[in-house]
Amino acid sequence: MSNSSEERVATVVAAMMDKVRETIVEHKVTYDEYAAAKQFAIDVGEAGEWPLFGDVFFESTVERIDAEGREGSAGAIEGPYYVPGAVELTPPYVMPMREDEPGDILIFSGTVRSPEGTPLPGAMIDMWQSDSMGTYADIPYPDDRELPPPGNLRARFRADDNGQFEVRTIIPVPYEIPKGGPTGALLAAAGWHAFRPAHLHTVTSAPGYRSLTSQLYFDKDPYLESDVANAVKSSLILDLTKHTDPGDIEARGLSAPYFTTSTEFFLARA
Ligand code: MBD
Ligand code: FE
Repeated sequence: MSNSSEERVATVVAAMMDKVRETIVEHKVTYDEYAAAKQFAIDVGEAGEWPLFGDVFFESTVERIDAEGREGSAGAIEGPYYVPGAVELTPPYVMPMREDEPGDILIFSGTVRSPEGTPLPGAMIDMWQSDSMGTYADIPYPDDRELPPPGNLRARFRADDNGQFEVRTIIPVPYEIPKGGPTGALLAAAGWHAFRPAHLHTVTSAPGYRSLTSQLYFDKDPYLESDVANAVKSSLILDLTKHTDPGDIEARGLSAPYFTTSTEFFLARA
């Protein structure tokens, strides 16, 4: 370990430890509380929830610091549920989903651009989301809910020659952190709700540009102002337009009303 990295560890870790000690003193933390905190840490590890815990309480702060001064669109935290290697779609893009996937149909479109607005043909969008029960595929849950099939609502797809993409999916619902695990138990013990507003996760990339990790939220969601992970930014909130015209529905090859929304991703230069 080089000297400067040793200094960095000492500086940051000492600052953190000092804050913890200050908290113990200021709030007269008892032996029982100290024992509960140790057991909590053990439980989080045994439940495999350290990524969840970290991303809920700290990632949004890391993300804001990381993005300071960066050109292009605002991004958002990756969160604990990204799985690399999702299938790559061929047009017309439809997210992998069950034949009878519950939820309102969403047609999500957008354009990927340079910081100056030049479209970036062939840019890759890697997208993942929960289903309409608030469950992500390929994630172990501390309760006995019904799990989606592997790869459900996870995919990669490319922007076309104009830097544009359009993908059909379903509208996710607000995500509640499961109460059956230690992270959920902590939130409940503090009397805090455990919800994130409904969101789509994206990582958008193109050669010569920095990958943009982001989330898209939806207007009127009840949890936009109180996201347990504190990761909402106003520029990431999208309007949904409902389409009920039978001709529109048929032209899309659909059999139910659908919603549309769109966004633009401006990538920073690498
Ligand atoms: C999620 O779906 C999420 O995006 C974050 C950040 C934390 C918990 C669940
Ligand atoms: Fe999420």
